[in-house]
Amino acid sequence: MKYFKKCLMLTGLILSVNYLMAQNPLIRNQFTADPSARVFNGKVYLYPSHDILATPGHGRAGWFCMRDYHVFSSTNLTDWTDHGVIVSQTKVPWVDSTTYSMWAPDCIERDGKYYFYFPAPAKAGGGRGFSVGVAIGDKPEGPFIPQPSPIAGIHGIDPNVQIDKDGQAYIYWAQGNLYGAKLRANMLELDSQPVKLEGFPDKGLKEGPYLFERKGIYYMTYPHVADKIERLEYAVSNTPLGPFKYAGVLMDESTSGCWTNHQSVIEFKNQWYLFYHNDDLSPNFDKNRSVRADSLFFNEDGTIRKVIPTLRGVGVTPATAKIKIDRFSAKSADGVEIKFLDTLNKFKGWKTVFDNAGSWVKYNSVSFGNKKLKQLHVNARSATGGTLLITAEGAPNKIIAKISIPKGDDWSIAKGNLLSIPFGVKNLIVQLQGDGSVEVDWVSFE
Ligand code: FUB
Repeated sequence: MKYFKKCLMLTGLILSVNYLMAQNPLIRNQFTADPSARVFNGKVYLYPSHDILATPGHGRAGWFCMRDYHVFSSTNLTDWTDHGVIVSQTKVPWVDSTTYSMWAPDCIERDGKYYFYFPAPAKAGGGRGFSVGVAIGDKPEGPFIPQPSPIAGIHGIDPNVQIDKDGQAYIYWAQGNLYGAKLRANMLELDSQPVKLEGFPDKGLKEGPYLFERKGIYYMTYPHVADKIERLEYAVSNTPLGPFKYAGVLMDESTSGCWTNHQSVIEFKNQWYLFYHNDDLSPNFDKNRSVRADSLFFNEDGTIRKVIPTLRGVGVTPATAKIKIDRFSAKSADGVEIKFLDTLNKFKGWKTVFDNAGSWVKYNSVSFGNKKLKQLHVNARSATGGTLLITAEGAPNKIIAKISIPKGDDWSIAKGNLLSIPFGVKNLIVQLQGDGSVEVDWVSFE
């Protein structure tokens, strides 16, 4: 992961912009959950919840704790810009700022304005449970101005808003089951009585509605506790408010045991993507989650192929980036382990540990462009000394470099000349030759 911070002086204000580069999870400078991805003006914008750890007097220990929202954007799904806080519980007039419950949001554009929807508990007198508010901006990254009151008639969480082809807007939300209503053109008031959406499994919590339309089919996606923890499912209809028909599982329950999941689906540059979350950066506490993305594919009949979560995620990685092969696309059955670089600061990311002769990882979609790269650099450490063989996948695979990692306790950058120079986009295979144990942080071409 590449992460650096740039401070800009703008009209006397210091505006802080973080540039992040990541595979899965996508965001590595904070916890993020419940991703609502949107395509605005040719860029992908990501509106997630912002999980933090509760501290005494600030949130409930052992539970979800969120005080604000950030927005992120990307032109290539690999490099993400953190635009900073857009809405905070202390800046919304109606929100009870002692609750730290700024749960799953959404954002949509209408007539050049951006409407950011978010659930939160209201101050005393505002009703029990969650209400849903709106903040309005002139740009997808804000600034957003919160409305003084939440939307009348909605009690629930996880708002999702869609505008149909005829211009009618709909809002969906959850309260154990899924609900929906028409929205007025001002995007701030209901234009119909809320209805409980029909056609979903009767048993088990359902939340996180996210609707999209493709070729006349309305796909309602949602997390559902069919057994013990949430999995992602979808149902279809030919109208935005249903009735829907259960259509299948989008993504199975996480193997990590993360209790929640939450999704959004977008088409970007002719490819469909599923955004979701897991507990990658906090494997022992699943209320501190991290967003991910993987490609999504439709069958000929319009049904969706189940998405298998990957670490590699999406996007093309430049060969000159620090390529984190721990976000692998495939690996040998034995001899490769992925571990945190620093267990005391998991935001530093992971390392790949090879300790069987012949063990390997494959990292897909590295762009070599048409520049004549000359060297491979590997940030590595080896208690035994060892040799890494780097090949480009093909028929047959082509050896790109062979690098000796010296014996030692410290991380250092080993360099080697390229034996062949790849062009275009290639899948990389990194393999331990012979015995030994080698830890790799990243590889990069120069
Ligand atoms: O992030 C808090 C809640 O967890 C969301 O609102 C739900 O969808 C679940 O992900």
